[in-house]
Amino acid sequence: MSATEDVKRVPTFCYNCVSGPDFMKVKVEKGVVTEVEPNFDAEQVHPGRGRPCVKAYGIVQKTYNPNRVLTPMRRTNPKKGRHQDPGFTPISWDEALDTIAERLKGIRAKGMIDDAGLPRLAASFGHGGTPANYMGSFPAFLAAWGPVDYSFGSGQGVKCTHSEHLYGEFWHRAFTVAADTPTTRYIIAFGANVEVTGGPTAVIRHADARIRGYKRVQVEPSLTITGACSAEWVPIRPKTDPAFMFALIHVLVHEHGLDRLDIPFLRDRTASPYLIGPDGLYLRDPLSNKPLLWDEVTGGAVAFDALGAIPVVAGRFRVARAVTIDADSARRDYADVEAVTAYQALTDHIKRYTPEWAAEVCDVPAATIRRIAGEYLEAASIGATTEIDGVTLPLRPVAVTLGKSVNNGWGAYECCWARTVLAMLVGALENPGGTVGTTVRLNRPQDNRHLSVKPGDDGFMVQHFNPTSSNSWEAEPTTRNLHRTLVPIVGRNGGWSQALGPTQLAWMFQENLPPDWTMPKPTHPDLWFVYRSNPAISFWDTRALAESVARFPFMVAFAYTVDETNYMADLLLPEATDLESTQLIRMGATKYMEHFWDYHGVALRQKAVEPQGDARDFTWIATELAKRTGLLTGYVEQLNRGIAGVSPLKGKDYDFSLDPAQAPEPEQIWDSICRAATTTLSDGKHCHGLDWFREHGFYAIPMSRLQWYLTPTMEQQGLRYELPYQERLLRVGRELGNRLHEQKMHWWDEQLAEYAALPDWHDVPGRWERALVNSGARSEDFPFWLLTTKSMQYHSGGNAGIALMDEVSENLHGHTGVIINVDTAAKLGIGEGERVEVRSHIGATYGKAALVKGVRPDTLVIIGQFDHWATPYIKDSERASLNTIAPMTLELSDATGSGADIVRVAVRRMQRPAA
Ligand SMILES: Nc1nc2c(c(=O)[nH]1)N[C@H]1C(S)=C(S)[C@@H](COP(=O)(O)OP(=O)(O)OC[C@H]3O[C@@H](n4cnc5c(=O)[nH]c(N)nc54)[C@H](O)[C@@H]3O)O[C@H]1N2
Ligand SMILES: Nc1nc2c(c(=O)[nH]1)N[C@H]1C(S)=C(S)[C@@H](COP(=O)(O)OP(=O)(O)OC[C@H]3O[C@@H](n4cnc5c(=O)[nH]c(N)nc54)[C@H](O)[C@@H]3O)O[C@H]1N2
Ligand code: SF4
Ligand SMILES: [Mo]
Repeated sequence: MSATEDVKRVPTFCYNCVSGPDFMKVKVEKGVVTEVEPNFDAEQVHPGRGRPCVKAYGIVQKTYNPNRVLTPMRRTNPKKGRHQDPGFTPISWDEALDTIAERLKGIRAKGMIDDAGLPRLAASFGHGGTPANYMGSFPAFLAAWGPVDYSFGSGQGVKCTHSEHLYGEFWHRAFTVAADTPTTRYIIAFGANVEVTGGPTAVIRHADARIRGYKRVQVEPSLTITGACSAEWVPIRPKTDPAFMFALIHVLVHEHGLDRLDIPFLRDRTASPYLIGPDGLYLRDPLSNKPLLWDEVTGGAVAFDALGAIPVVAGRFRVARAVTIDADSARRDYADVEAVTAYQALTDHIKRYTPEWAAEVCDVPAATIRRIAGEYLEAASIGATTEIDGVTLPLRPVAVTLGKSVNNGWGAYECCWARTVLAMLVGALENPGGTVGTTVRLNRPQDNRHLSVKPGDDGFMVQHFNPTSSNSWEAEPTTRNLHRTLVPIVGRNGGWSQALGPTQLAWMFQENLPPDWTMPKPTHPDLWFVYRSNPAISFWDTRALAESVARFPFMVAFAYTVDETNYMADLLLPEATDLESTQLIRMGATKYMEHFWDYHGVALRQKAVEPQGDARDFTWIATELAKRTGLLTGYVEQLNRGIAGVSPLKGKDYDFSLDPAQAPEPEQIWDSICRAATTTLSDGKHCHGLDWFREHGFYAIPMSRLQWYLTPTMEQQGLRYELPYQERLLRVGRELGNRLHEQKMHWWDEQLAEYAALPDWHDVPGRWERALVNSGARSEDFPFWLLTTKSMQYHSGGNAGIALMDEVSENLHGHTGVIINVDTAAKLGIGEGERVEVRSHIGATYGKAALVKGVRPDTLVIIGQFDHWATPYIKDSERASLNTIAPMTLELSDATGSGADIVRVAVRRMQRPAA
């Protein structure tokens, strides 16, 4: 064999964080992967121009990490806990799979649902759904299985863009929300750290935007890399963002006024003209129950869809006859009643939130807030248009973006609402240059959010809330995080809705129940699968969480190395990782973060090298589990339905379906999936099998940018965005309260207060201060805020054990330590690099001080999620973590069930380095 034949470059993708997939080629020399390179074949197709980020370069070390789990392992120590060596002993795949199959068959024999009404099987997958890009055909196994409880979350979900997911999808089918960076001119970013978290796509797009002359204002307590790349940094006081945004709205509606705003958009695409009665509900036509608006033509109130009506956006009117419909369908009749439009209600409500008021709350000068509002309005260029593929659309190049510590937990409803209202006021919602949603997860179909838009109640798009009516509310929870019982807006769409329930409650309620709990006591799952998730590091109060995991009766972890969660496992299964296994996924169209493309198609992750040790392809593992559990037929049927692929394997003019009577080989499965995908994507013009993809890597089809914007779809269907007034949420919240109170439960009452039609400012940061006082500590003992932020080098804790990432991050000041303002450090006698203790009322964490000017004096920051004690390599370097010392409590959970990464702390020097 010649030297050149010994070397090949294999196209594949990285999807280790949610900012993927990104393309790469790996260089394989004599069967060993030696380098990662961009895949320039994808330069045109991929918005990141074929490049992966720094994290992808760590995959070589990941593959050959000497600390990998390379054979199935069985626990030999029956005791579980942080201080109990699990005594993992190698076993054969046969023994491992048979052990699991026996357990699973036992579960089927007992019944899939236990006496508490909860699934006996639970599963947890971490980091924003990215494990799905690595778990091959396992989804087909789970679908064939039946009920699975996805309640036990990690740091993903409740502390990850949570409120944005729920409200974003409700208002504009926006599971994730982005600025239309390729055409925007002005962005106000509240803690959206996109230059770090958006992958190569965001880095390239924002660099291009800077060249084009756009302006980004970064509002954030610390100066992140994104802040440093912005035109302006506004160091806001933590958790006061709603006040800032309310003041922006105030300036727009009161100081500039309606005439300067996008009146046609407000009038025709939003509920701004809907009339509200004295009880705070929409006034409705007594016969049709349709919301009323004031018609300029006839000078009277008419149903919202009356033909020929010209709605009035602002004002007060008297309506001769109307009804309102409250929670539990309670009707009230009104005659000669005073009505205000929703827009009017908004302006009345926001009157008190002046920039001068917000300045005090946010610690930002009023003039700065006022100027930013003015710049935003100016840049919105109301009235301007642009042409996309022959269609003329409004051009509104301004956006407000929110990061994962702003769109999460208490205050996040206010922020998400205010952000969407700011877009609405200038017509920048789902129009070119403005604020766009990029994907749906709680609605279907997940690959096209436009198709999820259908007419629903009151002239809005259809919503699939969990029912709160007395006859259909779920009084006995069917999941351990109670997502259907407690969170109407999270919806009922399978695994995603479940996984986005209040997953901290699932953990907390395993240990303690609220005193007035009247529902069945939650049970442990009989078997828990975990893959690419490490809640014992990524969640809150992580030491206690690890002990909670230790009480689970049986845990099966797909394991790359030992970690803090799988330390409690009964079985470890080593799957073939990134470069060792095969999977075809959807790419492009519009997806998370800034992944809205000019193409859509499919991409192959392929086996570039043989798996290390006895690691096995996930698809092989899934097929074996199906076979040994007696579920083979159902599993293959799910594959044929397209559950693990891209499209059904059999359609009108094609048939690549697999024989349900036989266990298919992984290659056979992926070959069929490749063929079905290309046949359907090309309308039968192409049919490429696995071999073709191995050479080419991806299959792309151009897509119109019109797909990026939802407003034209809303217009075609004559629908309005459910803004600014949240009448539905108000009703739903009251109804939920009725149900809980009928059951004599009041432990969720604080959360119910969040169901407001127009959110008020309340002391959001004060909640964290109160939480510590309520637990018996003294507020003055914990004078600082501790925050976290992400790093380009790490995808959560997923690659913490890779030495190269550690080495690279050492080059960034503050990356591996505790970031402290220089003046604060001087007052406390803390020097650069000195070991510090950061203590909260629940514990302490330790690291090296990194002194900077770019952080508020009252705020500390610890990057990422570390403080490992089991994961090889990283456990030997002392790295602090917020998660060790942030509490997990009911009082810090908001109505959507989310919380935030923030805690009150004290900091002190531990020692001086030897002279
Ligand atoms: N302090 C702090 N905490 C945070 C965050 C933060 O910014 N700061 N971010 C939060 C957010 S937004 C999220 S989404 C969550 C994410 O937190 P999690 O959902 O827990 O996800 P990861 O940290 O990515 O999970 C990493 C685990 O996957 C394992 N793993 C990595 N590669 C492989 C592989 O190929 N095979 C197998 N079997 N296992 C593998 C790693 O060893 C590790 O144990 O964290 C949250 N927690
Ligand atoms: N490189 C990399 N990219 C990733 C990930 C990763 O782990 N690594 N994870 C992916 C995932 S799962 C997610 S959810 C996204 C998250 O993406 P981002 O939301 O961009 O994540 P963070 O870097 O945590 O940014 C949150 C910022 O909020 C700031 N902040 C904290 N509290 C406040 C506050 O009260 N007000 C304001 N204004 N700011 C505050 C923090 O300083 C922090 O910089 O990133 C995704 N992309
Ligand atoms: S941003 Fe980096 S880690 Fe995330 S998918 Fe892309 S290449 Fe992989
Ligand atoms: Mo996340």
